[in-house]
Amino acid sequence: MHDSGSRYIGEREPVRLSGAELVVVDLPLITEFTTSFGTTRTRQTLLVRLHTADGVVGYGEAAALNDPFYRSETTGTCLHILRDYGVPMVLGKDVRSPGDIVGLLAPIRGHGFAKAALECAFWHILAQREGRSLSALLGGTRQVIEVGDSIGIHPTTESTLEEIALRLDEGYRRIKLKIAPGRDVPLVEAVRERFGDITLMVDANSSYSLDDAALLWSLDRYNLLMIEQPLAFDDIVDHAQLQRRLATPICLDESIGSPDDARHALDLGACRIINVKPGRVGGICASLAIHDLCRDRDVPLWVGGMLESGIGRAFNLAVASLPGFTLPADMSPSHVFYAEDVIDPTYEVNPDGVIAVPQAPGLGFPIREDRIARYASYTWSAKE
Ligand code: OSB
Ligand code: MG
Repeated sequence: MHDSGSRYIGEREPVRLSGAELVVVDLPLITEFTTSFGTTRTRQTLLVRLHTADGVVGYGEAAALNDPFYRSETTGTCLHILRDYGVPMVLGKDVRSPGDIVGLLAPIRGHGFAKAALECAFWHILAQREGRSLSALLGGTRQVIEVGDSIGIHPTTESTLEEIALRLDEGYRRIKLKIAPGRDVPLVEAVRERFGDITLMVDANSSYSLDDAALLWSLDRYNLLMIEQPLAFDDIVDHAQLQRRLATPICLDESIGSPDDARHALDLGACRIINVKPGRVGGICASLAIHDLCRDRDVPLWVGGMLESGIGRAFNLAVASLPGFTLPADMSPSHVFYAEDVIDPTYEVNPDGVIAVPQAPGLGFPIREDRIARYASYTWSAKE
């Protein structure tokens, strides 16, 4: 994992990390977002500012959700881990590469979203020091990335169909339907009936078990691009059993918390596609390692989303520009979710369903400090 970071950017002059701030922001959503595990109305997320001794500030985001219903991390656990462990472990250190940050944080077991925030802030520092875009630093090759939309669970089929019609109109290249027991086969049937042969997939967010195998197998008749995370959030064994008799590829999201998880899942046949979220897999170096593994094995990848603020999305966009990310990303622009994002202007989905990858040095988007201050519900800072 350390090698991926240094292979892409090489060894540099050491950078002294002299200070950090943690800011919890509570961003109201324009419309609530419902999955099988619950409804989000205000997206609480954690922003990190990392300072170098020579005055550069890097931003990162710990994009765990408010509650421990997706995976075990929450905004609160990220705050605890970063404040009490992560920040003290990197402050005062001379760091040469993102891999060094990974190494310094390695004694912390798990807590990938928390660690990723610090690593991302360091990538952002490097991008500024070197006058390069995040995409260029990571070895990105795409100027634009394809996007799909993730449609939350709606109260009615009719309103689900309305949102799909809107997104198809806006150019999105594939539709992902959130499903849950009781809101699955008839919904998929209704979408196929109304929209025909669109590129369609479903995401169950771990709401089924092997007892539901017959129902999941019955989805084969709808020609879905993939079924995302049907079974338990920490499982790969049952998924392998399900995949054996399922023609539709399984894509794992929740179950993949590291490059080793990805290798194990592929070795077992638990999935044929992987959704990479930089925070969930432990950071950008880990995302690069999964990218390399999956390219070697011809396994399609795409970048998922955590309803991040624009800061987290900027890193997702750079990761999605790598050559192995061959399927559309979950990357709705912030105005779909947020009245006011912490970057402005944000990116747009073009009518042909793509987003331009920023080529300018640094994050690629202006950060709105006034909005961060306005939505901040907790701030903490430390110096070496
Ligand atoms: O399972 O992909 C998921 C949002 C929060 C947590 C988990 C998921 C999602 C989404 C939204 O599907 C995707 C996005 O951020 O655009
Ligand atoms: Mg998912």
